[in-house]
Amino acid sequence: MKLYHCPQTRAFTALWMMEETGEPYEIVRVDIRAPGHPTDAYKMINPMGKVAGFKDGGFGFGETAAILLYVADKFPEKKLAPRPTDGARGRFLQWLMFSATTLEPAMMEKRLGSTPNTVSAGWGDYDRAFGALEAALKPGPWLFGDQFTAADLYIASSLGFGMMFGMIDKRRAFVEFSERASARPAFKRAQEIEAKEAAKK
Ligand SMILES: N[C@@H](CCC(=O)N[C@@H](CS)C(=O)NCC(=O)O)C(=O)O
Repeated sequence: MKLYHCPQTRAFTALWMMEETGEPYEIVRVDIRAPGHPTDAYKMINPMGKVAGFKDGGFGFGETAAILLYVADKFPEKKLAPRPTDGARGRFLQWLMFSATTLEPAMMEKRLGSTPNTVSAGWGDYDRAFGALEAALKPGPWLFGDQFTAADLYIASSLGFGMMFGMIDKRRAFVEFSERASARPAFKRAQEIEAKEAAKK
């Protein structure tokens, strides 16, 4: 498995996921800040030219949610996703996609200071999106009780990023969830790898 990565980007989420599996993988550097990025060669991996990208034999692909789901399904014994026959699968997919479909545009709304029509905007609006998430996180410790999944990982990563850059308000449920997730050994390993990758620049 190859993870196309650039330090200090959203590719950290996929890096953390790889560390949760404990399986071997190779990090391939994509310098998104270099002139000439994205190269035609990299667009063969991710047509958007963005990181993260991923390759495991067949076609390369991008999008964090797709990478997380692919990896979770490849290693079912790691229990990072309910199986397709599990009744929790649909709800899991909903939360797995929630960062890309809802939290990211809601964060951007806050940053740009725009106020969308909540009925017509796909993400509703900031208050609605983060209100729904806050309610879902409250029972805890994870979205599916004691079972940590790739959906928790992606949500925690988005919360950490958004709170760090002031695009998400630091509600208690978000801070506690984020702290719980970043106490995981795999998160700490990913942070160490991230720091080493950043030092190579
Ligand atoms: N929806 C994408 C977003 C990825 C993304 O925006 N990555 C940024 C870095 S944080 C990037 O690669 N930017 C470089 C570019 O746009 O060329 C995902 O979650 O995978």
